[in-house]
Amino acid sequence: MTRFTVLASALLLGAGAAAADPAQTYRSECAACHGADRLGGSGPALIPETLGRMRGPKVAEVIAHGRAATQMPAFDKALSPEQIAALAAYVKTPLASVPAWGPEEIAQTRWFDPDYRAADAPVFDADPLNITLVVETGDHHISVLDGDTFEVLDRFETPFVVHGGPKFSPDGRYVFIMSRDGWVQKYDIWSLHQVGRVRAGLNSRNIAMSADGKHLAVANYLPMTLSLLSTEDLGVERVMPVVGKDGTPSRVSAVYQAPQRQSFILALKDTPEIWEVATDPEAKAVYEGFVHSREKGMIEALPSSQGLFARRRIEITEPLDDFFFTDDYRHLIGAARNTERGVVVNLNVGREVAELPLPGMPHLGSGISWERDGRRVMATPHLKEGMLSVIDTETWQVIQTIKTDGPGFFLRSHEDSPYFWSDVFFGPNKDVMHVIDKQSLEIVKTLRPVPGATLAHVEFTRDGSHALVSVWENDGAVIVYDAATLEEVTRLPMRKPSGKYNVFNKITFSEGTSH
Ligand code: DHE
Repeated sequence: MTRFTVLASALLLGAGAAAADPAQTYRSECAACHGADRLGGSGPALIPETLGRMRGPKVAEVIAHGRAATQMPAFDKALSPEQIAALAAYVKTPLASVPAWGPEEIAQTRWFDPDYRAADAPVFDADPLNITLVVETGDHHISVLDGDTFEVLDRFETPFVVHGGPKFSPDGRYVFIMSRDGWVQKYDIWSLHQVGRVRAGLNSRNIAMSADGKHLAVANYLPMTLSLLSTEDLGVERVMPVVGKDGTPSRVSAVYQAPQRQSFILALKDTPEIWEVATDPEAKAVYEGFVHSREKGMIEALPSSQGLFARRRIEITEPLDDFFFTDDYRHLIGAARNTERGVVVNLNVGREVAELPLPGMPHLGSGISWERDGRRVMATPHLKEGMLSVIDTETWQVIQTIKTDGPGFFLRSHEDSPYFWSDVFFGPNKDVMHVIDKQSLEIVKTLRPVPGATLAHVEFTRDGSHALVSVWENDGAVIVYDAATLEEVTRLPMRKPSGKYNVFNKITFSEGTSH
């Protein structure tokens, strides 16, 4: 905001224009940064789809007092409380119409950092596969940590409000990061430099990379599409409208990579279908197989949809989201919202094969699996109940529930650790982290390093020797623990650190981490 607009607003205020038209206030005070269409510019989009997920202070509070460590100024001197309230309500009303956001619009947003030069080898001495990224949501940055010394090698700005896990190229050199505003950022870890950005959606959920590292899929709520990008140059390969068999357009809750299947799996929010999109150019043969199966009445395949990005619909009884996949990607468990049950879908035959009771909103996407008594088990937290469910992945029975100090968000382990770690994200005990024995399923230690602060999300180093925990506060930290003794080793100050992602654990699909 310029000095002139502050003055003009103050005069307007003095003239008793407290209840000025919020659209007019928006045009004069906000449009320069947030876009005349409210879809963002140097500031984020101001639409309910994004603001509804805003963490921390309420919208009116941010307008009045600004946002620390960002370009957002305080407007409490320029606007009256009534004007601020009207403006907050205005930006929370849906747009009259969603603008077209197809291949051309996306391509026009492609931007490459003019200062970027690709290094021939890593510009640092650290093990490039033991790098851990820390997403700092407090001021929209990512810290690049040396996983052996815990030194911060770089700290770079991300698009506004990153959500979901960044995705690494199969060799671990590049990483792709997505914001809820639909921006995808490419960063070169070897060069410690941003490569470029593209806006693949207007309101997006997450991204997934194909097993060969060539394609990036972006799951969108707004518009209801899947955007497919080339990882090489962020070019648009395809924008796939997502419409159910009965013609119902659907938001995409999330997209996942299924490496053994060479495909993306899509969770659809508004239609009872799961989609599988081939990332194998030879998918024709695979899909002919499905046609053959269809003759036996088992699944539906689209013979016209073959080759790269061939699409297959799997019809289910009601929309499922938040998927957990078995290690071979033959089965997934999805949560059926409002019914307190989990549904197991066999992706090979394309139908529901089991269901199990999962009350309290399971957060299956955070699930992890391991061997116990010669059986493969998985565990999931519940967002609304202080418990973890441990499930046998052959019989699909809940074999145990573990009572915790409150509902948690994330679970994490490592194949070389006897423990898994579970946060308590909600309620009076949000400052604790349980460490649980993978065999006895007993809580062996409850950590509370910063009383009163939210403690959440764990990532292990490459060898599993250390566990990194976020103190999820503006003046927060990443606390590094010895994963065997469970003693604190060091504490790194960070701005509201959320997820942490180790290159090696991610590219090797470590069994204790999210994929
Ligand atoms: Fe997430 C991952 C969905 C709210 C932080 N979250 C994911 C993924 C999905 C998902 C589908 C897996 C995508 C991936 O990594 O590729 N999250 C949802 C929701 O549906 C939910 C409940 C509501 C929403 O509207 O989004 C939700 N998520 C949150 C939060 O409130 C969190 C705690 C803070 C925030 O950033 O909004 C949050 N979600 C995260 C993080 C991951 C994530 C840090 C990556 C975890 C990982 O280890 O991979």
